[in-house]
Amino acid sequence: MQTTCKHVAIIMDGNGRWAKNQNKLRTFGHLSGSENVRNIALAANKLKIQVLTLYAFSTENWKRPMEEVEYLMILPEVFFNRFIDELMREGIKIMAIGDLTRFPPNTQRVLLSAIEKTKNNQGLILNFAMNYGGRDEIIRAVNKIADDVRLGKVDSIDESGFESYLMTAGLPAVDLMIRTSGEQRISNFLLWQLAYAELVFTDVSWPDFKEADLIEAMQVFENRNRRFGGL
Ligand code: V0D
Repeated sequence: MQTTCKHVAIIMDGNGRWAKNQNKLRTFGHLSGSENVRNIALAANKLKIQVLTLYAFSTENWKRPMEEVEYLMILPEVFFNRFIDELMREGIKIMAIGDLTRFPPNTQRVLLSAIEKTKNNQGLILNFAMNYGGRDEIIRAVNKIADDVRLGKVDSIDESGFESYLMTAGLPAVDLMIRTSGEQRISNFLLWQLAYAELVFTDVSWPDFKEADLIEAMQVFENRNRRFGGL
């Protein structure tokens, strides 16, 4: 039986280092990285992946220098100004997980309008993890469950009940997690969701990560699944 990769998650690491290596500013690396988001989203859509979750901004990223954080905040707007027409044509649907409320109002508006505009699209779900932390997500779920217990809506929950309180509720399980640029850590990305995912670490930096690299990672997933899957 051929298992298919429905949900791919990527930690898009190495943008700053990629820029520094060519004596450019880190912000240039981020801009190149955002262009690559477009390329890989189009490739994933063509490959019939259902969900692509991209780690765009972690709860740790606020510790970066102020100028860099400010630059990152304008990237969603730059991205949509350039690519929203193309995303619409391709039927790509935008989603976001994480706490958007800490972003500048304009960044929130731009993102919410892209989510609204693409909500009926039937192709790839392009899910941005923004100001996202895996532990934060779990704690929020626990608090919502406590609220529902107090309201008498819940008395005990199982794994699938717990999952319905996560920000990824309703999405298929993560099959494959890729981290670019050499580090071999999860870094507080999808903690619960990665329980059974294949993990692929590559030395390629995010701006250089191409469709062929995505296909290669999917083949690693399919081979491991054939060997270790339930016979
Ligand atoms: C910087 C590499 C696209 C990672 C990719 C707010 C670091 C480029 C977006 C984006 C970032 C986010 C939401 C959205 C549309 C586009 C983005 C951030 C950083 C942080 F709806 N690239 N990108 N957002 N980088």
